[in-house]
Amino acid sequence: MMGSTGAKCALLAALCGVCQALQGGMLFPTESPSREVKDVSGLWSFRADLSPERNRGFEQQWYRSPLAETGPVIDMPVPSSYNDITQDAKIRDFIGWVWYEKDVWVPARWIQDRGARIVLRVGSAHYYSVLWVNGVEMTEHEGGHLPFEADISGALRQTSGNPCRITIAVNNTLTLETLPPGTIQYMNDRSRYPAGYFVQNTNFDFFNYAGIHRPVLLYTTPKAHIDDISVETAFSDNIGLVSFNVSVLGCSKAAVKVTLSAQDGRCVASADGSRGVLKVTDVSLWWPYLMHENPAYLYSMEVQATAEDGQTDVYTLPVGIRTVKVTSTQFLINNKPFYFHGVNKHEDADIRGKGFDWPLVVKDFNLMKWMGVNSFRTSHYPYAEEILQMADRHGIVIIDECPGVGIKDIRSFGNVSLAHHLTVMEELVRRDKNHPSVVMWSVANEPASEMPPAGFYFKELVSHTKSLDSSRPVTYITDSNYARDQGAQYVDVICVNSYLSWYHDPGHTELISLQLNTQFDDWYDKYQKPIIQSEYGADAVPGLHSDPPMMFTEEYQTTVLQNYHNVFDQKRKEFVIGELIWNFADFMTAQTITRVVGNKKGIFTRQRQPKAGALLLRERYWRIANETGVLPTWARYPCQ
Ligand code: BDP
Repeated sequence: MMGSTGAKCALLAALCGVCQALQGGMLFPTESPSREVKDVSGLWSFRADLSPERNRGFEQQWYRSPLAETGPVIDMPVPSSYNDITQDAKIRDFIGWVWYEKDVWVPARWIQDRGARIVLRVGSAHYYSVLWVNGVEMTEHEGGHLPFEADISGALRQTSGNPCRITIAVNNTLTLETLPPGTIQYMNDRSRYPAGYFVQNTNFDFFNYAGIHRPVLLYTTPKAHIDDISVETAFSDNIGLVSFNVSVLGCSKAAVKVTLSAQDGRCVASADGSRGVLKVTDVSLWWPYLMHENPAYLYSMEVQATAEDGQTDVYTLPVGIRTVKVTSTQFLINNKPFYFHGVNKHEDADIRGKGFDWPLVVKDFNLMKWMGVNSFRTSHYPYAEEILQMADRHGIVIIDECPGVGIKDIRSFGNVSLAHHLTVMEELVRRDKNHPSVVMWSVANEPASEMPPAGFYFKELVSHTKSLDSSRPVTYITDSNYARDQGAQYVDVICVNSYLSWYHDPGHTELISLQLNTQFDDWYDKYQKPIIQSEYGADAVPGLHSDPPMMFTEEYQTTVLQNYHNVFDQKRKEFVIGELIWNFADFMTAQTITRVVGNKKGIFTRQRQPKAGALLLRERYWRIANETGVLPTWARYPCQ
């Protein structure tokens, strides 16, 4: 887990002669005796740059003066996607730069305290962002799902006394080298399209929601501050081991003290120094919630760093002690077999698009626990950190996926794409490495992995991810033919998506059993690695019924599920280690002839009401939980 960027540097040096290894940490902003946090989300001013080249904002330097002075602005909630907020289809379908602005007051004591750093952090903005404070550029960031931040102390102190004007320009254009990739197509037939007409093409099946999707925070740290913490955990008998590595920036030397406390506040271990191993006797392990009476146990690790001038920075990190291991037939958590009975999700819901929303997050966790879901995949991009924190606290296991979805064009396997993909994995591991709920990294979903360049691409991607974190297995999700897939040889767990009786042999559920058995046997015989059915399912328009079942009815969806389950129940005695339904809830997609206001493969509607499939899975997941695990005392359904 203690990252090495050596492999990527070597690759990048070979590719383009430059090493752009990621610098610094990205700790989640929390309050402490030495740190304050101020949330500046809320209503922002907003304007889409509708000029033909989408470039007027830069030409006219809209960041230099209040946005309302250079043209009309509208209210835009942050966090949210901007797409579904207005009544204007031009905004919903907009491609290009949009401009956000907000005036905030920074507490005077922050400005006056010259020993304080003031940092502005954006949880995520899709896709490319440029950030200014009082007209001065602070930073740029590529990528739609991971945080970025800038130390804005200097810019603020130069203009102290004034409000702080934050301007963020966000561009959702996807190219062959972005993640996910896309292409812009200009339509040149003047008899059918007006001059300058273009569309964004993508190869993924979800709406390209855009905007500032996660909270925008201001926070302080002392000048000498804890920049990053990495922990890795293990145990032997009843002794837990927590190895830690703390990096401190802003001073030449700092005295670091690390203290680990149990949930009752008792100190169970402590150490001095920026690296070391804490030993915890009578350890309480972090368990998934359906494996133990006392699941999701989190210790609290307090790190103190004191600089030469006596200033101390304090940061507290929750730590779950657990191990993860993969054999040729099993996935082991704390040396016990774990069977993934879970869901694939999206961060998508109603008018907020992909905007972070606590009621939605809590509702989804309640639904997952109601159903006996023990795991989910962050399909097809990293989710908000708050969601991972919830999973840590509730004992739900995560396959953490990067935005490597829709890599179908051979040009997206080139060196520029690969270098960016490696950087995204660095950003993802840097952000999520300390979450006990995260048990595996997924580097891509359904790439064209049978194409010749995919072999080199996935070899580099998997080995780089392992060099960043040797404690977790790595996978990618494939729908390629087992005999032609070029990358599966490098992964630890084979994750296969298939839509039998849907995209293949539509209407023929009687073929599922034969075809699914063949699918599993082919993959296992070739690789002898455990397999997760990482997607399967069928669209069901809620309330549509037919018997005998027909496609798009609730009955058809449940029939597909049942046929898959019969095979899972045989194969989970051998090497199948999990099943993740596609999808937890209906979600929005681009408009196409195969989607009826979005994808309807949810077992819940987009409003989170159950279809028949949810009840079927609830019965099944609790039955499996009763067979394989130890239920927590609150879990009474359905057999106790
Ligand atoms: C799979 C994709 C997923 C789609 C799903 C579908 O991984 O993103 O939404 O198919 O078509 O191929 O419903």
